[in-house]
Amino acid sequence: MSEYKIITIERHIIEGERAHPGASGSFSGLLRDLALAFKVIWREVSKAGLVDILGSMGHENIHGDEVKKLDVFAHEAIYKSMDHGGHLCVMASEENEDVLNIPEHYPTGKYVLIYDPLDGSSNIDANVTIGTIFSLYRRVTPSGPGSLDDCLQPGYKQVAAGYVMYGSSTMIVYSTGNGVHGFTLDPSIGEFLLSHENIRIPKRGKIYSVNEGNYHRWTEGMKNYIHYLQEEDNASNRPYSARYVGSLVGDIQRTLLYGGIFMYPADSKNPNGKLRLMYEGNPMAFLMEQAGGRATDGFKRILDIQPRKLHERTPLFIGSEEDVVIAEQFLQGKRDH
Ligand code: P6P
Repeated sequence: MSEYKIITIERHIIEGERAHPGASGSFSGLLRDLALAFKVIWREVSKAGLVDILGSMGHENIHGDEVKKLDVFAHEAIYKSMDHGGHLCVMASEENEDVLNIPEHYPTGKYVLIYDPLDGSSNIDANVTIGTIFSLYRRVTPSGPGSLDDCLQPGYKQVAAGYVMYGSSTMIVYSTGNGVHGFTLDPSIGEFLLSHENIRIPKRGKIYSVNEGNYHRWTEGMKNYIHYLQEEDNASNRPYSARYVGSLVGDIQRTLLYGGIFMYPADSKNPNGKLRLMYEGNPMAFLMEQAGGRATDGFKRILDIQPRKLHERTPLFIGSEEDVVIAEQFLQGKRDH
């Protein structure tokens, strides 16, 4: 009998849950429902170029960004897949100003889901990699309908986090606190199959990823760090290569697999950077630390930030531990070369 094993995400979740004595099975049911929602979104994203689903709906989302039809579809697909399973007490989405309550006629559960339904959606029409990002917490309120208090938890309280990358292949990369694992969708059978077990990020890389169009808005420390990366020094693999997709899921996937650093710093126009803490910074930081990497705002560990608002922004420096530590030294003025 061959050693080849077909491990679906459902099997991996259930086997992982068996490792948690006393697990209720609710968690594996929750992740299974999420995986179904991701297949529904994949189906629409993969045919977006074929049907008239591209183009804007002619209105903006709460952040003033133009809303693409796929954004709304993905937001609703996740909400409708997750609102009735009895696993969640409340949800929150990038597409909605306020928390999303569970309909009264459905049971509530002990988890909280916070998600960015389709991150990088400005790239949809260019067929550039886009993704869904999700974050799961245990509720902190005792029972019944959940609330904003259940959502505004620091990232170290996450029980799971991950992203779906809709690219040349469609992958789920997630962690429940026991390493980071990747599952690639086999469209012929409609299953996500284990393809990247226990992903570990190199301790140092040689790629940096940042939107250098913002250079003149950066602090001196940030500018000095980029100059450092661009200098010739064979001993430290410099100059680094510059890579920037402009879609967080694509940039994080490359950083996770190849090493290096992704940055979205604060600048004179965006004093807290552009990325959102609850559904971009925290889930990516959880994954990166689980893979042996590091994630800070340049001064503080992302996962230790106590959120005050659902859609608050944070600067983000994330990737190989040694690269992020060096970036922090420049940002904190401890070195200038
Ligand atoms: P910029 C996409 O809009 C997004 O939220 C992230 O996916 C991405 O990392 C970032 O913004 C890109 O921002 O300013 O470089 O276009």
